[in-house]
Amino acid sequence: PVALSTEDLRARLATVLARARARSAALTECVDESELVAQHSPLMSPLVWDLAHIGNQEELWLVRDVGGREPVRRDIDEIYDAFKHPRADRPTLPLLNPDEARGYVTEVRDKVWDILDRSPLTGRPVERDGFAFAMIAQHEQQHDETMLATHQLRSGPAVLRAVPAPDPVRAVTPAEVVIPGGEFTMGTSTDPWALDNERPAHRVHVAAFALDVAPVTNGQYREFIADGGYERAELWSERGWAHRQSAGLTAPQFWERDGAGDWWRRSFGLLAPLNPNQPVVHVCYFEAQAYARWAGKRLPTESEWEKAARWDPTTGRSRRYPWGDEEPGAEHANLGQRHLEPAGVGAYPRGRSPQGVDQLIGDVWEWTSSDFLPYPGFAAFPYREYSEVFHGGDYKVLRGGSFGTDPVACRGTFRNWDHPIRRQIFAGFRCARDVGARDDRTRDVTES
Ligand code: AVJ
Ligand code: FE
Repeated sequence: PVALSTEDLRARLATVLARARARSAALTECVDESELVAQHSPLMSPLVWDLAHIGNQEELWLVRDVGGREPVRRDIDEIYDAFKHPRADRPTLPLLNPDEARGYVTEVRDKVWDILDRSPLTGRPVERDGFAFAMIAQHEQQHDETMLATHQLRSGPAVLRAVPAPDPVRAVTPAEVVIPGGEFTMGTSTDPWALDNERPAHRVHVAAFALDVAPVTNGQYREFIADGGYERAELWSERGWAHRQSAGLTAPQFWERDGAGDWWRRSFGLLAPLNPNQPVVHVCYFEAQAYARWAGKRLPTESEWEKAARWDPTTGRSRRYPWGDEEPGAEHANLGQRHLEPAGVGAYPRGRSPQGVDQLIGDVWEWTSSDFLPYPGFAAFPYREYSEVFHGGDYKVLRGGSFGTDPVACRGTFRNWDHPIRRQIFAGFRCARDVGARDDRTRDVTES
């Protein structure tokens, strides 16, 4: 969205808002009323809470703030304030029923179309480059991904459909590449729709390291299990082992083993044999950490991940995506719920980074070893509750987006975070490894 005319920008904002709404509708039309108000897991809100919360955020930012209009439903602000009620308590709130929620989001959106038509898309920081409209489209898509996770947790017959993810077209060899040491630009000060925690751009020195060219697959993870990975305390961090014990972890969430010892995976109401080529998904940070130790590796830091995803060795510039600055297309990455599963590793050669790292964007969120902290020069914008209140909490950063992440809410700078015990998100990981200065020199010589 750089250097668009105001009318092109307006059209693009309309496109991303409409796409988000079509997805919210699809995720809430395929189940009956009782399933919309039910709690499918104490970790999740009822779907009908997410839907009205989407409308309430849109009302707060676009109708009241940008539009300067009278409230549509000031009386429901409290119910849909995520900080007032934990997810587990939301089913007991006097929520709008499904018809009321649909009516509410439609009423808000109708006003927003008018406000979008009239906004100069410049001037106040929240309106500049259509930031508030883009923020609201990203917010809706983030809740759509959360609703997709709720669908994965619900029991009962499958209701969502999608074509299978593409098959691998190349072998992922070598297994890892060395990213040379040196500075790169992390974060952004120029991407108009980047959220506050992605800002500002700043220089970071990253020592040379090796990074796996692909996320860890189900097949590889199955080896870790077969080798006693869940029984060997020495592979786990102290906190990780305590959690493994108390939660009784023995395999990724949604894996099931049959009498013959073969693994199956339950996905959106369907049970299928485990696909060994697909990235493992629904593992917590502690499982990722234990696997990495078992493999003689470690998780990448957030800055390592971003350097691998953005740094262009030819120009020294940081780009928007591993493949360049071009918006993600179906050929680049598995995003946007086009498929209901991660693609096998090697399925997206067009999405590869200059250094040959595959599938950094899409498929599965990737756990990093970094805590969620502000960048130097961070300023909360436009509200403290998006990022700032989570800084320094018990959160690990995840990068890259999943098959359930819309392109508008995914880029090389995008930062997600969650508690290290969480598994209901579409999270996997890839491994990294330290390399000595010698590896770095060797690489320079072979390249010249
Ligand atoms: C950035 C995905 C952690 O879902 O809790 C939604 C996004 N913030 N509504 C979340 C968000 C406010 C957030 N994550
Ligand atoms: Fe929200």
